[in-house]
Amino acid sequence: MSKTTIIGTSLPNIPWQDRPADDRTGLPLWRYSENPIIERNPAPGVARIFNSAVVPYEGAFIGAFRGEQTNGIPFIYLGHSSDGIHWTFDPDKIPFVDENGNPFMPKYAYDPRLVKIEDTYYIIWCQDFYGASIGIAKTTDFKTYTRIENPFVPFNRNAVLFPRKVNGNFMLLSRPSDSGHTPFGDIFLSQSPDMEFWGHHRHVMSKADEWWENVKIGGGAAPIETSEGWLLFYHGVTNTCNGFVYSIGGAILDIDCPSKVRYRCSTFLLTPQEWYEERGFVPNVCFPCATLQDPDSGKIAIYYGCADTYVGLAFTDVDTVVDYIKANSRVTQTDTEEGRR
Ligand code: BMA
Repeated sequence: MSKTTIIGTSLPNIPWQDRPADDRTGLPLWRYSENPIIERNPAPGVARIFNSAVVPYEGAFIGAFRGEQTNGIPFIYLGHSSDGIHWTFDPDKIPFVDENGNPFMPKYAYDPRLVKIEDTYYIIWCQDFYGASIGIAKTTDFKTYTRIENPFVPFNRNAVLFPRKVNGNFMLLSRPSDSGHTPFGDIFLSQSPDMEFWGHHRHVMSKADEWWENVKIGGGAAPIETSEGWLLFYHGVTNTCNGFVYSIGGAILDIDCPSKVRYRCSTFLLTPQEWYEERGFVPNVCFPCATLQDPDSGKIAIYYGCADTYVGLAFTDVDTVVDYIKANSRVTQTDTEEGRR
């Protein structure tokens, strides 16, 4: 039994591999030996799949995948897997409908997160709304996907929903940005009673002094509920003479007031070092978008986009990662305060 408890539903068939004996990183995450799990040209007309999200579904797994079409436009595709590792994709993009049941397709859609809240699955992504902004849709059967009003005005990216309401409200992390390759950005929290009207915005945490997250940060996977608080895997970005580098960071947010950061790891948990992370359409990107976790064993599997080209899988367990985050935590005033000014 783990020291820190994951709160949620058992997942005995979680994809898993033990840490390799020759892992010399000293970090709490380790990679699946057969990464990347999704190769180039994975579906007709789709050149690359990356930055994607999965959930357990009917004893197997289902996911919302960013499919970069060969014409360069990203859309969201549904994927199916019996083991969380080998995936097949529907040939057509997810056919959203509007509130009246009429077809709705944004001009583009990327970086989906997929989160189950109560009996509904929500897909939340980045789309054009006179500029990059957030789109949301819901489904209960993975057949009909009904869009919900856009939560925010542009520009915004990296929207992540919490897996349950907190104090009666849905909770959403996002990263206000600009119209391009944003050179700044902090994580904010917004709240909604109905998934349509969002307010009571709070600042969660800023980019940090640490070199690997000193340009911008953004939410990654839906936070995992634990006995220590909400375990958040996010991305941190630095700049080099050769462009941005995206690493995976970790923080633990207060369970009842998630805009307060309890612990924030001063070091990255994973940074590009393998060929599929360093080489691709955009080199040096590790971009977490989803986790699977098993409360009984404490095992956690993390799905992350690699170099805007592939999907990779990394593993940890709740004690290893929580202990590491706590042992290396450095929080600032803007992290720990409620974030309301
Ligand atoms: C961000 C997003 C991500 C992408 C990353 C690196 O701005 O667009 O989709 O993985 O850049 O290119």
